[in-house]
Amino acid sequence: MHKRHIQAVCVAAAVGLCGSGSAVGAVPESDESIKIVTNNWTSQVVQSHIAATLLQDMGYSTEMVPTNTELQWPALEDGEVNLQMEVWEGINREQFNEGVEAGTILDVGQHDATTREEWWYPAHVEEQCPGLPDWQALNDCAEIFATPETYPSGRYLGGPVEWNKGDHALVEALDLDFKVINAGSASALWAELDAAVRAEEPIVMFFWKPNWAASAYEGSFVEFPANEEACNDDPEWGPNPDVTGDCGNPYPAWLKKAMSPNADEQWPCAVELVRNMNFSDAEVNEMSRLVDQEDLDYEEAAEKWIEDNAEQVESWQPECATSA
Ligand code: TMO
Repeated sequence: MHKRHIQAVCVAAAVGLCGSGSAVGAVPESDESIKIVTNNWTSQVVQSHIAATLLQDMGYSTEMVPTNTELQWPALEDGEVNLQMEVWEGINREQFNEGVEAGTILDVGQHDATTREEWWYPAHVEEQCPGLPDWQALNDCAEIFATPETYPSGRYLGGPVEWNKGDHALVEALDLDFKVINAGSASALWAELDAAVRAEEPIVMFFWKPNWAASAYEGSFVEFPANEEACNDDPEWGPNPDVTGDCGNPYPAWLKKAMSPNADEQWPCAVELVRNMNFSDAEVNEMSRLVDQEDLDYEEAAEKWIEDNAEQVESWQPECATSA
């Protein structure tokens, strides 16, 4: 148990008097543990461990629950899980907005970080496929991206299938001469990127920011038609008059936090802390770098991040967490 940040855990709990003079419930308001969703990319897991540590410091118990960007929604609604620290607009815009509207999730705020998830290539590919970053250049040089399993079409190296990026639909909608091959994990993506960069081989792959790799490798996102509302609503819009979705991922896109709908009744003070938690682009980069480049494990990275950012962490502490 960590008790570094909150020295004065409410000692008045026994008489029901906590907070600055006013009678508020003791923290933790419930012994039930707060179940924190983990997904399979680094910054999300480190953020989850940072949240876990700060919540434990307040007296809550927490549990990590690995799940994915689809299954987490019904699980949040049912209260089987309670907190998701990193909801990416590029994956979950609809589920998030619909959940807030329907009251099946609690919107606990947006990070300062702005995000992008898209097809991407390292800098050396620019010369190999002139016309990039415009998406229309892709078909002119599809064959240089081919692998034995995709030849003569190009290979687009996607992220894990469960990230649900809709790449097959995009290939169809824009009539791209590419086959989508999904990497099994984020680290498989990084390994392929590193090998391609060393050998100066053509590669076009999934990439996202903020992320340590954006500082480690120079490169550019492919520029697809912009993700305007009409692209998703109106088939007429965009290069393909027959379908919606003939555009890239949303950009610049948001990063938000979600909790289970009754979290503010079960653990109101925890909800306040989570509302206050807010990471910038640079901070998300750094927490992923600590694991993927410095080889810390997730818990160590969370610890280090908290130590290195003590003032900011202090500023997140809600009044309900400290005794008078
Ligand atoms: C946030 N993600 C790694 C799925 O792009």
